[in-house]
Amino acid sequence: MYTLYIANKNYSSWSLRPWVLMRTQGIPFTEKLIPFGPQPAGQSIAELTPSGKVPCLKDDALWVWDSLAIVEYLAERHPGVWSADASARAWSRSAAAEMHASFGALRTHCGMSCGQRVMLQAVPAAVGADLARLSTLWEQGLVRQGGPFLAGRAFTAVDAFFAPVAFRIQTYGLKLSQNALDYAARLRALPAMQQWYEEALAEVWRDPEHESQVRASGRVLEDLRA
Ligand SMILES: N[C@@H](CCC(=O)N[C@@H](CS)C(=O)NCC(=O)O)C(=O)O
Repeated sequence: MYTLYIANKNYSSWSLRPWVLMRTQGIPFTEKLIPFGPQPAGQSIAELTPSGKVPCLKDDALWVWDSLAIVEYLAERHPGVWSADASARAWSRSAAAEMHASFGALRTHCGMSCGQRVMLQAVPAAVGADLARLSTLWEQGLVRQGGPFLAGRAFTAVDAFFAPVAFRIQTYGLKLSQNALDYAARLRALPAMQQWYEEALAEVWRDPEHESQVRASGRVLEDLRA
């Protein structure tokens, strides 16, 4: 039986990737959520997981850490994690790897906070470049594989890698091409994404570091959290 270790749903973009993939694909797991910040002795993320980070997947005694490694571990055990088509699969792995390793400006300047709505003070050129690349990449995947998801008809791992961006777009009102915005809205409409969002809104924890990162990016227009 799998146990997926994650952090706050409001903030933890890396946790969302395997969580939404497993939920959407019907892979059963138990969720263990460890909030950011001080915890009772032995209960913090740093103490509980081998990398000191989340997400981590525990499969009986075996630990798998890092969202990309978790997805690949699941792909060896469950059909449909990546597309069955070799060409679509290669494209998907390339796009997911790019998301995993790049888009640093977007990550830094627009930290995930599902329940807030923020007007950016400015859109730095590097963020604009990340958004332009996202529009190109998503449009390419949708045209190449035929949509409505990036690898074709089914939601697969490549969509899970971009799922946190769909919440960032909503939080910061980010400008992408219309087809890219439609794709992000399609991701947010998935039942698993809605469940994550509702549970993020219900959270009462506030992590000072994440809160100040959001405030540094712009003016908070709305806070929909409990
Ligand atoms: N490359 C890693 C990144 C994981 C990561 O940075 N996780 C953050 C939370 S989203 C974390 O656990 N930080 C530890 C902490 O803030 O205590 C992955 O893909 O899983």
